[in-house]
Amino acid sequence: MDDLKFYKKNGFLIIKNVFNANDLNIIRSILISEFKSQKNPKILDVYQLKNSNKFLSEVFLSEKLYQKLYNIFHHREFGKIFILPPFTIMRNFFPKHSSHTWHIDASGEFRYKYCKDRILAKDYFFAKVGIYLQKNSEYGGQIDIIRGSNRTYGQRTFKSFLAKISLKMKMKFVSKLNANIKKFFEKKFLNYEKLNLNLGDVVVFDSRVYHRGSPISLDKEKKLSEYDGHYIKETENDETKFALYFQFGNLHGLQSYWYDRGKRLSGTGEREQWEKTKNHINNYYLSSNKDIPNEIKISLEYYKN
Ligand SMILES: O=C(O)CCC(=O)C(=O)O
Ligand SMILES: [Fe+2]
Repeated sequence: MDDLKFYKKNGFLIIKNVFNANDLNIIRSILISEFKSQKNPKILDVYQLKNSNKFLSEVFLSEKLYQKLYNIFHHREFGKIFILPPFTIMRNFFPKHSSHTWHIDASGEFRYKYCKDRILAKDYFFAKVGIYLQKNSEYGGQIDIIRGSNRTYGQRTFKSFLAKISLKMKMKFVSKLNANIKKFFEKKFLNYEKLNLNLGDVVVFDSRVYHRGSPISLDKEKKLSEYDGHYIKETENDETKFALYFQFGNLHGLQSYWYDRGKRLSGTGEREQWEKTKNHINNYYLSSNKDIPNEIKISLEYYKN
């Protein structure tokens, strides 16, 4: 099956060997000290890093990644594709197994007809690109995903209607289970997969696919006791989790996203974040004397309805 077909069928795609594992280990040490010098926040945007140009050139806007994404997703049916903010680094988000953190990223958009018309269209494309700086272990470190649930949320057929009701019921059921028995039933009912990317692989996942940050095991949760929600401020270096994300999609995906975000209170903050990213990326290309790839240039202009 070709990559695009696989993505459409399953709601995600793992692109192998995009980055060199040694380079990512270096990036990881840089991040550990960057975050430390900023008092270990939960999340930083790429423009908030001292070494931000390094992160743009070697990670988020790396030519190799861009070429791979472009080769797979630049397809007639999607039209133009955009590489989109926010370009973020999440640190130590360790969902507890006792909490229910399953979600689809586009869930807020289903409230609006404008968005539904786009989300349910054949050519809808909106995804997150995830780069993880550790393997998926007992500490989590990557994501769990329900293969194919993107189709349940992306079609108007009677079959998908039934599948949606069934999945919602299962979600409700597992959300009420006690943490100790949850592990077994959850796997059986939801039939999810814990992704296990190698260092250097990249995942692209559909905004309509059910997923969650892979939870930390009960044992390790007890060990790391200083919790603030799902966040742990202090960890040993080798237990520290970094997940890097940006968004990626076509015009219909982008329109649906902003129709919802524009109406939220957080919308203004996010507009500013996109504006800052835009300036930052423009400056990066100016200083490196490279031409801005078209997909990146047009991407950053768009944050209106
Ligand atoms: O990396 C994680 O822990 C999950 C993050 C996630 O689901 C999201 O940012 O939408
Ligand atoms: Fe998510």
